[in-house]
Amino acid sequence: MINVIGLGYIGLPTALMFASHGVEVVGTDYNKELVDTLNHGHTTFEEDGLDELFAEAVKCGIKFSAEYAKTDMYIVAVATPYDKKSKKIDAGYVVAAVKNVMEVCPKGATVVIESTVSPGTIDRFVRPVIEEKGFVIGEDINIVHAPERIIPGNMVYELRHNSRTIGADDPEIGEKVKNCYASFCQGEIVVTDIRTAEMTKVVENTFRDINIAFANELLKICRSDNMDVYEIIRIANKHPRVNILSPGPGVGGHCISVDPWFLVGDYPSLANLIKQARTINDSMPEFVLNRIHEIMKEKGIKDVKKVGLYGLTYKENVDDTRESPTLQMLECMERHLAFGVRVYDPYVKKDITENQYHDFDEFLNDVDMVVILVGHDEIRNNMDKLKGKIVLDTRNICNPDGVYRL
Ligand code: SAJ
Repeated sequence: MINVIGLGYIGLPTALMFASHGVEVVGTDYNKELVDTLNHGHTTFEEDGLDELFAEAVKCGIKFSAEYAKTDMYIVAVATPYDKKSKKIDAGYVVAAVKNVMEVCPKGATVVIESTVSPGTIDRFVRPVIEEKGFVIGEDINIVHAPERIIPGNMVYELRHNSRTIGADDPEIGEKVKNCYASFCQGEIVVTDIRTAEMTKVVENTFRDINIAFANELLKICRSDNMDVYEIIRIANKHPRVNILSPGPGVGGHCISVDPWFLVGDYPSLANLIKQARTINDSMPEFVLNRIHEIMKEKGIKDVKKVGLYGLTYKENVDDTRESPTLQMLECMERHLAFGVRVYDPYVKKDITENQYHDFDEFLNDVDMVVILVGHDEIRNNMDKLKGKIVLDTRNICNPDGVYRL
């Protein structure tokens, strides 16, 4: 039996995947409301294929509880935020989960940490919790790090098909855990040590952050001298060894915009390029704001209430708003005391900001200018509705004629 701790964006699909492949699973979360929702037969976020996977897992007998189970394998998939000031990881949730596991687990149990952690976190924070309890690591308790790689929007497919990394002190334990994951994962599963697995995960997201920052810096250079960055990237990418990513309004989500800070926090004098990339990507929401002001001036729009922001999530076709560029922009606007902008996102049903609309047509009726911040399918399939509006397209999804771009 596996006890999956933390039923969020990673823990829930992982628990469902194990369960629907014949493994006995108890999913645990301290949030009782979330556990109740799952026990009443509802998933807690939108994701392609998640409801089907949920139904299958329920049929196979998955259980959800606020209590930890007594079993021989735990998978910890709780959040790992970072301290905004020190840029260091806040391992509090991981530590609390492992402490709770230590209260119930029998000797011989394996504790797998799936949460993304900065290199060295398991040595610094997790091992002491186990040792404090009087357990000898490697004899009484085994510890493994198995970071995930799935991308919101394509999680279910990627859980099955991505390659994975398993970091373990003891290669034999690594192989054992690898075999568990192989119950559903068809990708290659590489076994290595814990420190390497920790670092690899953070490096992957940092690689992407740096490459997005390069695209964003190019955009700024091109904007300053009236060159078409999208055309330049399109042509450059025809080179067999060039693959420039897409510039945009910034980097959101709980991974790429967070993990590089772990390296900056731990190696402040060495992580220079990484820090610069983070700074560039974090500057993009303000860059969009300046662009909005330029266009408002050019078009004679005086009232910010006539401006509508399309999209609140951090990327297209997901309902996740964590660290989203739009929210970063709204914060920035508040600092500039520019209140009143209208906002709409088809995926965000709850009111999370002021002047938020829940109907696309109503939103369009009330604004003269639409700033496309997220390229949801809804807007891609309804471009004709933007006729007559002033459009700033930050995602390069519109036909460029007659629209403004970043
Ligand atoms: N973005 C751009 N330009 C691009 C690509 C992305 O501006 O060319 C922006 C997106 O709009 C979004 C942000 O970057 O705001 C991140 O989106 P994403 O789709 O690139 O990645 P995430 O955060 O959804 O998922 C990432 C993935 N990591 C990598 O691609 C290296 C995923 O595989 C990881 O599992 C996930 O982080 C994680 O949990 O760490």
